[in-house]
Amino acid sequence: MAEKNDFMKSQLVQDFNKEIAKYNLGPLWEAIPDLMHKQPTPQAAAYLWKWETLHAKLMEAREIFTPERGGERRAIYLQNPGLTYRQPWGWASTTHTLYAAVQLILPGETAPSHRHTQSALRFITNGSGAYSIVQGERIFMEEGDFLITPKGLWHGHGHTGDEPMIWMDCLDIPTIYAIGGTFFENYPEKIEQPSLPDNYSAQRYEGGMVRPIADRIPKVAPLGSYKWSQTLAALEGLSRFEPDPYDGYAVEYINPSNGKTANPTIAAWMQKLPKGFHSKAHRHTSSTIYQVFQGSGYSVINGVRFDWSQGDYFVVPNWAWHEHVAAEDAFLFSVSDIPIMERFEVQREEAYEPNQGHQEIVGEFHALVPEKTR
Ligand code: GTQ
Ligand code: FE2
Repeated sequence: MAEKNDFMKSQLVQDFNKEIAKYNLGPLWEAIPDLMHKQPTPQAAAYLWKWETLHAKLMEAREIFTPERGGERRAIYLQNPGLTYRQPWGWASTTHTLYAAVQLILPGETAPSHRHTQSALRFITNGSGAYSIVQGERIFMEEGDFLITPKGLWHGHGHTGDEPMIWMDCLDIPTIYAIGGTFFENYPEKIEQPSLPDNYSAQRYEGGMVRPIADRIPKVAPLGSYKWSQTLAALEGLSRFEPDPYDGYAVEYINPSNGKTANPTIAAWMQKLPKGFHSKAHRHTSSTIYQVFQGSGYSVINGVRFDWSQGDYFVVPNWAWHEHVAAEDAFLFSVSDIPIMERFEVQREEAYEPNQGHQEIVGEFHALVPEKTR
């Protein structure tokens, strides 16, 4: 072994490495340990953003960026501190595959219609009265609703209500960028006009788990919004029984016409962790972004404790050990790249075996909050 290492460091090898570099050639013998890890070594950090920070910055942005002044959408994205390469302002990656942001829209504002090859979803966290217009359907949004805009669909936002609204955006921006699939187009007019009844798709699915017979034929987005009342009802039914040891009571938003995830590339879940619930730890190749919709508790990610409460966002990078503890009844909305990992057939999961599935806590995460809110 020593002999082999000495040889690899020898002048002969070093000179050859340099020589071929001149011709834009590279030595696999140097690269292989970094290229082909024994297992994933995420660059993304486990991280948490407090609601007070997000809220404070959105309120500052409220004064500065308006759609009229070129703001288009008043969205602030969650920049993973481990993924800031490539561009001076960061890489807009919350995990290495997904982008998440908080978006604020005020009464009377219009976010122009456009379409792009990235798939998008929204989870409504604060307020009501605004709508997304997706392919001619105005979808009015209320807290806890989940909306989808799969790739290629026209969408814009407007606000006919009377209170500020904030929601979570998630798109597969880093993935589509990485594979060279980025296309973007503005709608010819400022905002698309309705061509369908308001809340058309949600009305077609008012009953929940039955589909209009026309939807036996797979469609891209037969249901545009998933109402909180229905999601909550599903979780209440589920939570009369035994929880999943890793995820508590969790449901996945699906496309009712094909049974797959509601967005083709992004999985979205809502989970309820009852007060006192302590999940077992596991890890998977998919990465996850959580939004704490209600309640409080903490998660242990690779041994570090992340305390969370309503409105916070946190990231579990790919292949990171994680477990959740609910201090009170908690509802966690989450998005993940499971469909991407499954598409490439690299989705794997592993249980944490030591200590009955619970990690030893070796540190505590301290979230950054602005001075004046401290
Ligand atoms: O609302 O259409 O946060 O296109 C990022 C890109 C939101 C949107 C984002 C987008 C949108
Ligand atoms: Fe968009």
